[in-house]
Amino acid sequence: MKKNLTLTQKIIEKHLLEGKLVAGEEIGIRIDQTLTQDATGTLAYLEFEAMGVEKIKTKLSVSYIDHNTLQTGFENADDHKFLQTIAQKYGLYFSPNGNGVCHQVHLERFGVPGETLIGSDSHTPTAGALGMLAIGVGGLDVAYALATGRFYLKMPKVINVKLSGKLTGWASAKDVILELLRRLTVKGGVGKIFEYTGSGIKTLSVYERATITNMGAELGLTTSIFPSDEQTKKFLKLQKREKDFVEISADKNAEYDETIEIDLSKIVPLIACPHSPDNVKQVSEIRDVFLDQIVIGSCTNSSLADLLLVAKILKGKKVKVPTLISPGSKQVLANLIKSGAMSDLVSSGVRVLEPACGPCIGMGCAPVSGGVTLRTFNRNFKGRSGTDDAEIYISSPVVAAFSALTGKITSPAGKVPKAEVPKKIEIMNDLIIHPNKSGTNVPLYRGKNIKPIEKFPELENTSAGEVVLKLNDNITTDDIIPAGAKILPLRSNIPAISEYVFTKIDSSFVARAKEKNGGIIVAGENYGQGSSREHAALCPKHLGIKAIIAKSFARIHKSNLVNFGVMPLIFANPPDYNRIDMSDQLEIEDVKSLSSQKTLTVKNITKNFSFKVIHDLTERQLKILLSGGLLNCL
Ligand code: MIC
Ligand code: SF4
Repeated sequence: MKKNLTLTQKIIEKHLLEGKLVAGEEIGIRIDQTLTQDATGTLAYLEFEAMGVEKIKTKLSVSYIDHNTLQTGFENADDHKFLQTIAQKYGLYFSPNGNGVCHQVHLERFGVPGETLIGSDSHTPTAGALGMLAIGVGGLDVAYALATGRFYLKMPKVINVKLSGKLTGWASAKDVILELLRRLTVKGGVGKIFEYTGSGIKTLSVYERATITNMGAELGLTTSIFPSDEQTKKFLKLQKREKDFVEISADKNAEYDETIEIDLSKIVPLIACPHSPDNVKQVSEIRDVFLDQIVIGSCTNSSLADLLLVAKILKGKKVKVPTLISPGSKQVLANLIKSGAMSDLVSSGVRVLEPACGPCIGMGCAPVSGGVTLRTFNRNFKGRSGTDDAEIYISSPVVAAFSALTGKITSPAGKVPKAEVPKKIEIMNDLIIHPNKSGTNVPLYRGKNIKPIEKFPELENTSAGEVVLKLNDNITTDDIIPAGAKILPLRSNIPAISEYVFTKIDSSFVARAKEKNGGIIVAGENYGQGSSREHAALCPKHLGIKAIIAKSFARIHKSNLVNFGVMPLIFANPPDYNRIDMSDQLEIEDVKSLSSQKTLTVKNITKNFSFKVIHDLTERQLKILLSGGLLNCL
């Protein structure tokens, strides 16, 4: 047995089904747990059904309702009932509306150190705080794992993020991850796993670790992981799940691909300014930014520890700006009530929302036109709040609480109060519906918002089309399929939601794509960053988009494009991007040769020149792509 393994390698070795642990090579691993949420779940389970498998192959799978909780019409109420019957039929746990945000509840009730988890939500790595290998993926990958127990990925580089010292004053875990975003940007983590080590980790609770692993998604990381140690044991004991504790960490002489050092004692309160999580500044540099709204919550910062501290800061004082709080789970809410902290919050003037994603995904509480909102969330992409011209700042709950008391972005000051999580808390399990191990023969409820999944043909050998959109760097999946209370209810209805593709960027896109019978999209770096929503691949496919030619792609989105038979092609020579314009007629030749060749030629018929594109897909992915998608391939 080798004695120099990283924690990531240890977990992967234990779950390895195919391939070698060499960075960049494809591996197949056994998946212990899966999670879905309702905005991606309906599609994922329709895909699972299409695979025709009777029983799920994972140890534990959970279907959460947390995104489309407002049920503004029958659509999502119907989706939720569908999801509940699916869980009953196939033997999944079901966490209903109001029980909390999937990542928070998973941490509290289900995560197990050393196990593997994939989830159809990009913030699934939150469970890395417990020493799980937890990866965000598209719904089709979850469906495949449910059907086979397997998941494929390219072995990422493992980076040692060595923490020393300890956080002081008002600095918090959020500032650690904001510091990493400041240094590395939103594409700095693509193809990498961050493994946290060093003497500083023992000073961080699981709650703090979870904020860091959660927002690793904004770096584009495959995932982030902390070892399972005394802090993990303490957390699991508090959750009355001590039996799930396993100690697991990297070997002493573990070899990493790179090391990043962070001295926690040097971290200061930071803030991400509009409109990207890597646009980070020190809070003390921000002057006179008056706020229209503050929201404290989301899967990044809505834990009991976070909200107890906010309550301590607000106790006996009054907020000067509308301030909303959304606890991460019903359990957090129950314990805020039990400890008296909820009464302090309510007396200070905050509005209390249900435990759910809520405003984080634009499900209500949109700010005023041109307004400025400070949120403790993880993403501040333009328009994500539901108001296109609002400005979103992102900070820790502490900065949000101090700012609530002044009405403008404010540096925390004064003595840090003690706000410890009690030794005993109320455990909330009763809302979760447990599965009947052998499944139940319940009829599936299919509401009329749920449309059957579409079948696509194999790819043709020549793919011709017009450039129907030319985009810049860092296009998010929110740009492709916007968030918000108007569009989210349509997630189970692909023809209907496809009417909104790119509407925030170019309102004529859908009509043009339809008129041109699809076409090709040209983009810059890191295309498809952000969420795992497979709609961002499936809806363009529905409109006939054949290929995206970009300088580079975000990980989850690239897999989603492959899973739905859209070619993710990369400029061999990035400056060729500048030679292509909207409406150019392109022809991609010899598509079938993709299986044996890395390079394809694209003819620009309009401008009469050719350029080369490459791909970085594995043989397995190419087979899927050329078949027209994963469902065809199976
Ligand atoms: C998000 O935070 O963007 C979401 C909404 O949770 C998405 C999932 C989705 O679009 O349904 C994610 O992070 O994957
Ligand atoms: Fe929900 Fe926001 Fe977390 Fe996405 S980032 S899972 S919308 S709370």
